[in-house]
Amino acid sequence: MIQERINKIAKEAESSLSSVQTTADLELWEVKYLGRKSELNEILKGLRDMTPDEKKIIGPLGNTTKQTLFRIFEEAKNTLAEKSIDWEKERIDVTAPGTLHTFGHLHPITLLENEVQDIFSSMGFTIADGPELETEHNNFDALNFPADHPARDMQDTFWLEEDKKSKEHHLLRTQTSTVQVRFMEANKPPFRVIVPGKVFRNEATDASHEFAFHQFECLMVGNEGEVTVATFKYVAETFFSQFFGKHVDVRLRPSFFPFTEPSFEFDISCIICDGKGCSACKQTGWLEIGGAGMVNQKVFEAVGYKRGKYQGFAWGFGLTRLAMMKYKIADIRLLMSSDLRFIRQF
Ligand code: FA5
Repeated sequence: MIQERINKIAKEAESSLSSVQTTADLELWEVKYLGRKSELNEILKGLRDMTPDEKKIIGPLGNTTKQTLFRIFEEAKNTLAEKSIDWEKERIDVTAPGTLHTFGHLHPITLLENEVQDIFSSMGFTIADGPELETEHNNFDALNFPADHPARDMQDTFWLEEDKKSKEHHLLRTQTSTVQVRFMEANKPPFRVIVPGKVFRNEATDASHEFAFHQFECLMVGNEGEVTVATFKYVAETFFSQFFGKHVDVRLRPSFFPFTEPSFEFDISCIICDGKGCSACKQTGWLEIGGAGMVNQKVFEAVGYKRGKYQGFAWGFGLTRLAMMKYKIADIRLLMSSDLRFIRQF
């Protein structure tokens, strides 16, 4: 009896499936023949009350029927899915021209930073890093800028609003020289290190001034007498000659920085006219590059070194200005403008 019922269910299910046309109909069919409350399921649930002989026959028959119904259900589902595809829409025109993908690339400042790092690495320099948000101590005090001294006005500063309880004042670093302090507090000479990084100054912008720009710091310290102004001149000439791919002379002019003594501005021979005089160097034959000097012993003391034990030079220059020279960019503001028409040229 039960056998017959099962066979009848199978037949009926098969014939009604052949008239199913839509997904909604198929769902109804699934509930009716494969659902939890389907007749076939009810029969299978009743197996436990059957005699062992009945179970032997009804069990396998019920299960194979269920599998068959499931298989034809899946087939019908696939057929319906295929039918619903709009083949005309899906058609791929293999002769159509492709879409041109644009690839990202490094920003000119990053390219230059990498280039500068490679040259210094080949001269045995390591690379150090520090935060852009700094303490007043690392940016000014430890670098021998006396409190309320006009030297602090040399670099207009973005100060952070502070909680009244805060003992330390914070600012956006105005120079990569801050990392001199951080590095020396953690390391003992001899060492040679470079620090690329972004700095910020509260300045009005023009074609050669930005309020956020990139600097490059270089610090080389050894025992007393080991690292001299001559060492600086040699390192600077070697670096700039490699960077510009031709021999470059360096000249020093007296200057003032609180953290170096003596201090100088340094120029390189004009890379356009090779020192003969042109509009780029205002007919002087020289291009201003940055500041430098022998590290002031007061800075060594501030980072915990014994006065007079060590000697070294520090120098810093505007990487952004160097980018302008290298790529002949007339306005510094283009570099950070995010104008893709400009950036895509590199
Ligand atoms: C300094 O920042 C010193 N920390 C450099 C230094 C380091 C001296 C170590 C001695 C020893 P100065 O303020 O001159 O110095 O800035 C250095 C360079 O940053 C300048 O030569 C210039 O190339 C660049 N620079 C300064 N202000 C701007 C600006 N607003 N926009 C773009 N570049 C700037």
